Amino acid sequence: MALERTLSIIKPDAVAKNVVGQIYSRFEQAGLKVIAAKMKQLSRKEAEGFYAVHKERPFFNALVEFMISGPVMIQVLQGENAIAKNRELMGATNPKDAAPGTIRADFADSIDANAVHGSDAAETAKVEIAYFFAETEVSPR
Ligand code: RTP
Ligand code: MG
Repeated sequence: MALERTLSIIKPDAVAKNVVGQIYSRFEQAGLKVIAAKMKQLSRKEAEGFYAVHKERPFFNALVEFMISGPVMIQVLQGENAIAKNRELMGATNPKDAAPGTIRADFADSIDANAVHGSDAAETAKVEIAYFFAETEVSPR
């Protein structure tokens, strides 16, 4: 088992539903520590840059529009196998396919408004954390 860090974003739909605390509880109950956090209204440029890997995909414009539709809560989670553990807590991309008890099954409305983002691999976690946080903003705890 490896102590890992991953980037999590609570998307505009879940922030608007006022379930940030409920989602944080799930991280904590799974043994993931929040070691950095900020609420932010993303600019179009920031959202496009963050999801640049998807820029040729048909859903790219809708995804960017959605991500800038309201503030998001961005956090670094740390724990054993944090990347896979967070993906497990999140559930499948489309809430219709998400297992019962996952964040997306319980709080997401659609494949577009799907409540949370989580890094999908060690390399992307590193890049995504650096995209939003300076090293000095990440608690060493
Ligand atoms: P995320 O990056 O947000 O954590 O989600 P993910 O890994 O589960 O899904 P990914 O394939 O990386 O897609 C990023 C986001 O784009 C939207 N999407 N829409 N309409 C579609 O077919 C479609 N496919 C993906 C979703 O909102 C997804 O979270
Ligand atoms: Mg993804």
